[in-house]
This record gives sequence, structure tokens and C-alpha cells, in this order.
Amino acid sequence: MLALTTKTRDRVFAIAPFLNTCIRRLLPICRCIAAGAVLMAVVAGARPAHAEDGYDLWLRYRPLSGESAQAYRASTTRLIAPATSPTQIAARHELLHALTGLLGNAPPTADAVDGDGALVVGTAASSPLIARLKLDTAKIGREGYLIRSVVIDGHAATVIAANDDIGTLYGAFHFLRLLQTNQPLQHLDLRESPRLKLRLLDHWDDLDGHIERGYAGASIWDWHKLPDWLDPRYTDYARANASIGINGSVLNNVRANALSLTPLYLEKAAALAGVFRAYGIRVYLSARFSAPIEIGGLKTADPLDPQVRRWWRGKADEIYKAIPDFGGFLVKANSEGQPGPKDYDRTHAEGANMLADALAPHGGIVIWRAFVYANEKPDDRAKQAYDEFVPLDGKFHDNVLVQIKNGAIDFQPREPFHPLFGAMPKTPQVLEFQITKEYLGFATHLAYLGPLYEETLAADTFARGKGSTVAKVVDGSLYGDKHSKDALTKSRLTGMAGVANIGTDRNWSGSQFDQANWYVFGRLAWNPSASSRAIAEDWVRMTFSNDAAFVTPVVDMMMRSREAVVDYMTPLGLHHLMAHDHHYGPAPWDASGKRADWTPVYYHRADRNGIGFDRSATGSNAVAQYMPPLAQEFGDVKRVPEQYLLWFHHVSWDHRMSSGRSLWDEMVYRYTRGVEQVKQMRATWHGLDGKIDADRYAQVAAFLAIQEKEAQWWRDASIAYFQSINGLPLPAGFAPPAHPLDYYEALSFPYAPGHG
Ligand code: GCV
Repeated sequence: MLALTTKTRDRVFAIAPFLNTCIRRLLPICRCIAAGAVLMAVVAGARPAHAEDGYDLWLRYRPLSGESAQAYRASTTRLIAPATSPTQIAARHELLHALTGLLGNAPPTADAVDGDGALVVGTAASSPLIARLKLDTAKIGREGYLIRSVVIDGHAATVIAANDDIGTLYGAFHFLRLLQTNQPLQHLDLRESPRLKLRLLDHWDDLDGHIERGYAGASIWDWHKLPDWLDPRYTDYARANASIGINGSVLNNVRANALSLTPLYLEKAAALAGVFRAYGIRVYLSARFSAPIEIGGLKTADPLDPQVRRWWRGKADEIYKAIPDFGGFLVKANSEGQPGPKDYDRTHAEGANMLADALAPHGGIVIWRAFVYANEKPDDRAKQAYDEFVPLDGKFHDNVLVQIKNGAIDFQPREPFHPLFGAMPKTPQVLEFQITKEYLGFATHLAYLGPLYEETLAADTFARGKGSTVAKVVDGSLYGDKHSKDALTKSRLTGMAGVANIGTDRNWSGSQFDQANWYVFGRLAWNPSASSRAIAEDWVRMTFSNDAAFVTPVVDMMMRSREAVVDYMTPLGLHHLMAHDHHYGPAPWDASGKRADWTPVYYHRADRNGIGFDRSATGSNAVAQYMPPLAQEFGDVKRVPEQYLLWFHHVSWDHRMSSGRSLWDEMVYRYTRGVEQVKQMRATWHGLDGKIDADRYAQVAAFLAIQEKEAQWWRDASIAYFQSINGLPLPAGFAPPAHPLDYYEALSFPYAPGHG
């Protein structure tokens, strides 16, 4: 209760009769206002009672109305779900919480079916009812689930059944998705199991709260207050991840700080693991290779040194004491100045295996990154990972996976798939995507990454003939189970990792639409063959509205959005033209980096005669790293898909494109088209005003305005620069850049977020 000073209390008592009269007079007016407010809320229909800020992500569970709500109530008349393990409790709680939100009331919990409409959840071990049904759950394996319409004791019911508790939690989220996306609940016969075993978020979060390439505020890990204060946000993070099947979280930046492995920080990581466990999420840590020196007092980190090996074994024992289900280490070694085995003339395999041996007795794994951007200057940076890793195939221990970025350079708006995929048949390969948009406009540009992810996963490596897609390499189906044993499940390890876009912003991801990139990453890690359009539609329905007049244009807009970014930033295979270091905005003129191969001019190679990086046989011959059918296609300037033209070839400005335009005219056309697309996105969004809550609508509208401004900037700066090189006129009808080149060159953003 509010504490009043004596003086204040006396004053309040003195004016009490007056206040009383006022209140009596005001009461009818207030009632009137209140009645009006209720009426307005009813009229507003979908408008939620409290402002939406995006915190609830796709788990909003706002009231459903109309016939479907009636039907859903009839299918959830009671909940029969065990609640003896933390995961069972999480599943039951999520169902009760969600059904209360969606349908107005929580269904009663029960133990037996005594009427139609029961929702029965569990495993054969946890639920006698599920055991009695003798469902065929053998094929769904670990983490999988069935959702089925059944008849129990003469009554219609729905079961969510699995072989383990986490499967029931995943099934519960899927069931809720059916309601959230307005699907019928009759005749259900769904069977799901994850295609990949490791579905990981990599946080590039530093111990001081900064996030490398983070655009959504600071790190959500409040290291200073951990382990004593467990922010409720940790549970919501775990719920959101479990709802899309993510089962691992690498807590700290790959540019790792050795202190993460000290007892102080292990206790904090253990506290997070304690929150995540019920949601099936294991904790992993990025390990600094030189930790034995920095925190172990040793003179070397040589992986073949017995003392070093002993140190890591001891460290692994210590970690597993604190976190019994610790997942393992992620390592960035000998890349961008990070320490690694090559500092001691050892190979990546020798480094990885040393750590793997330390973790093996505990069932842990090592995820060794192939993003090696070493100190020696390569003839073509795109070739480096392949050259270093292919000779090591077969040399990694069974609990090592090699993690490979989707493309050979660095998370560009478009890259051909990385040639390492399919080139190391004896080594499990984790596909690494970036969810945070380091090179795609940070948080303010609307760029749905589903099509980018899908493009990589569907790319054909030809590693074992036609149809050898990256998805099949990554899920191991291309090789069967014979090459490697899994420390976790006794079959080949498989995985996908996404560099997280999560921070302390209320909306988690920096923008409403960037949540969709987290969402689609999780769904594709579960099923790499899923359609990014279908996933976008689920997300829009859950996050905003089921109104078809909203869903269809928004999904269309999302599906076009990444291509728009490609157009206004890096059309036709151009890449890495972003400003130095922070990567915000265009700087194709930049030649100032410490090394030539860290500068945009290295990548576009524009001169008076032409533009593009010759990676064909006449150039760096990076095409030879692809399987022969692709090497031929990519290596032939007449056959290469135009979207990769300047990635693989240096061509003249008057090179004839399939449109009939010259290359230069085509570039100008595409830059301009990108800007036009953003204008259209703004117009589409404008037409949707009133269909969702005002707050989120307004933020998206404001961000789209920023995007248009910056798309124009990208177009104009790029055209101004390339025109200064080729001296060519603009094609007829295309506006010249708004400013001269030196204006763009002079722009400076020393405090752009996300610095490395
Ligand atoms: C964590 C790019 C980014 C770096 C990042 C690196 C990596 O170079 O700009 O910030 O470092 O990739 O993936 O290791």
C-alpha cells in the first residue's frame, strides 16, 4: 500500500467530503465512458486489449472468434496430460495458457475420457491412455510426435503422442499452431520427426552484453545477475525456440572469451541450462582455442601437447559436473585473428579431435567452423575453406562436425552454395545461416530470409549425381548412416545452425518482420524441405492475423523482399560491397582495408572495360571446387545463371544479357527495380492500415520508410561509383543519382551497431 506522510494524509482527509461529492457526480459519466470503451473494443473486434509490442512473437494466443472457436472448444473439452516431469509440465502449461488465450477458458484437466473432445497428450510411458492406443510411434523416433483424431471408449478425442516428453511438447506447439492458423481439427493424422538432430542458435554475444552483428539491443544473457536472477525472458526464449524445434543454444560469441570457461561463468551457463532443459534445449559454448594459456596458466595450446590435452579433459569434466547435458563446443579457429591449431603447425582436424576426445566420455560434440579467413592472403578468399578442409575428410573423430556457411564468402544477400557441401562425404556437415542481417540492411530493412535459406537447401551439389541437394548432404541422407557414429544417438550427426538475431529489444529481433527469420530458420532446421512460403504464411497468421486480406499481400511482400535487397545492393552476383567493418551501407569504392581481400574493390574488380571476379578457369578457378556439371555451368559465361554472373566472371560493360540489355544497363535497371520494390512494399503496407494493431503497424511503416531511403542510397551510390569507373551514360529514362559520388564517399557512420 502507498505510504502517506502525516501531512499528506491530513490534507486528503480534509478534502475527503469534496472528493466524495465529485466521485458521486462523476460516476455516471465514468460508467458511460467505460460502457463506450467496451463497445469500442467489441466493434474493433481483433484489436487487442493491450498494446502489442512484438514481445509475444508468434505465441500471442489472442482470442479467436466465430465458428472456428466453437469447433476448437468442442475438440478441447478436457485436457488429459501428465505433469510429472518438467517437460510434461511445460507442455501442459503451454496448452492451458494458449487455450485460455485463444478460446477464453482453459479446458478442465482430467484423467479419463468421459465425453467427446478430450485432448490426450503423452508417451506410452507417461499416459496409460496413450499406452492403450498402441500407436505406431516406432518410426517417429526421438523428438517426433503424432497428432491424431481417435476414438477412445466410444468418444472422439485427439491425441498428441510421442516417444519422449520433448516430442509431446513439440506436438503441443504444433497442435496450437493448427488453431492459431485456423486449421480444422477433424480427421487429424499428422506425423512429424525432425530431419536434423542438431538445430542450433549461435549467439555472437560477448560477456559485456555487446552482440557482434546484433541489431536488436544488447545480449539477453544478463551475465552479471546470473545465476541468482533468472530473467523470465529466458523461459520465453526457451518456449519460442521449442515451438519451432530448436534444441541447442550456443551462448557466447565464436570470437570467444576464455573467461566463459571459468567456474564463474560456468555456473551462470549452468543456470541458463537449468531453465532451458525442460524445453529440450542444450547449452553449448564457444571455446577459445588458447584458453589453456589464458585461463589455464600453460605456456602452449598445442593440441598434441599432453599437458594441453589433460587441461581440456579436466575442463570437460568440470563443465559436465556443472551442466550434465552440456552439448559441446563451437570453435572458430585460425580465422580473422582467432587462435587455433595452425599456430602450432597442426591441422584443423588435430585441433578439433583434441577437444572431441575431451568431450567424448561425456557424449559431447565439437562443431568446428570452416569459416577460415586466415592471415595469409589467399589468391581467392572464396577457395580457402575448401582447400583447407577437403584434404581433412575422414580425419575428424566421430563426435566432430564441420560447420559451413551457406556460401563461400560471408552471408551475402546472394551467394552460390558453398562448394564444401558434398565434398567431404566422411564428415558430418552443419549448415550455418545468418539470421541476423549483417549484410541485408540490419534490423530496419524488411528482408524475409526464407527464400535465401530455401535456395541454398534446394541447390544441387551433384555430389552423388543429380538430386544431391545441400539439404540431403546436411541431413545425411545422401550418405546413409555408415560413415560416422553419433555420440548422442549412434547414427550420423546432422545439424543446422543460425546466427541469432535476438536481443533485449521488446520485439526480440529488432523489427517485427525479423522475427520471421528466426521462425523460418527453426522450421527449416526441423524440415529442410519445407516451403518458405508456407512457413511465412504460418508466421503471418500467428503473428498478425488470419484475415486473408492481410495474409496474402503480406506473404507476397515477404517472398519478394530478399530479391529486392539483392537488386538494390548487389545485383547479378556482385558481393561484399558494404562499408568497411560495420557493413552499414554501400562503399564499392573502398580500397582502404588492411588487406586487399577485405575490401569491396577486391570483390567487384571494376575497371574501364568491365566488372566481376573471374573465378573461371582463366581466373582463380574457384569453379573447379564444384562438381563437374556445375563447374562447367558456372565456368561458362554463356551458361552461368545471370544471378551469379559477376560472382564467377569478369565481363565487359556491354556484355549482352538475356533481357537484350547491356550489362551496364541491366545493372542500372536492377538497382532501380530494387528501389521500386521497396516503394511497392510501402504501398502494400499502407493499404493494410487498420487491419492489425496500431503500434506494430506504425513501426513497420516507419522501418519501410527507412528502407526506401536506404535502398535509394544504395542504388544512387553504386551507380555513381560504377559510372565514375566506366564513364557510360545512364540508359534512357533512368534518373541520375541524387548526389555526386564524393557525397556518398564522405558519409561516415562510426557508431553503426553490431561492430565486430
Ligand atoms: C564472428 C564475418 C562477420 C564477423 C564474424 C565472422 C564469422 O566476418 O563480419 O563479425 O565474426 O563473419 O562468422 O566468424
